[in-house]
Amino acid sequence: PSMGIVETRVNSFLKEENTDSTPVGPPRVGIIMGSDSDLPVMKEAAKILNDFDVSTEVRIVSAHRTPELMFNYASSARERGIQVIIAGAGGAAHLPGMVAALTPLPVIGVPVRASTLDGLDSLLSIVQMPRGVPVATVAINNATNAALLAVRMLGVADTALQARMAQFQEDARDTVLEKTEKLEK
Ligand code: RP5
Repeated sequence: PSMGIVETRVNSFLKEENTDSTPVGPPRVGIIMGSDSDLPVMKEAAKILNDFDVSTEVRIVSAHRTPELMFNYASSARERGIQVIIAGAGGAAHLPGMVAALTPLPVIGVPVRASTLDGLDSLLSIVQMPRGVPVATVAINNATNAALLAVRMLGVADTALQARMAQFQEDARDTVLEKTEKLEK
């Protein structure tokens, strides 16, 4: 029941931020995080995936505070149709690695800057995985890149989505070129 309350908070938080229409269909990307204090960082991933019309589910799943939930979430994700998991955590950030141990799905870890160590602790906790259990780790607080990497992963088997990624890259290039042009004037 307490998870229900947290989920409601997560969903209303995302709704406030997201004015665009929500993608339809069952979730393809699971966005999970160790605490609702990670939400300000992790909501960026939800926004990007929303922009690409990729449906997501957002959950608070803590490796330390809700280990059974983490086990159930990770071990059932594949059969529920999830294709990529983005997991954010700070401090002793065990969530992405433990989830990667429990699922064959690709897991992208987001080190959240959450402690006096400025996120270096989170980064090292997530990136220093043992051989055999990979977690694709992005930069500290860079949930945007986690979402873009998830789009690229899905794009391997989804040519329409891959084309949208190529367009996104072209747009990014054009933006830089326009700025350069302005500087030259
Ligand atoms: C981690 O500890 C969470 O991922 C969060 O980044 C950090 C602090 O959590 P709270 O104490 O704010 O809940 O488990």
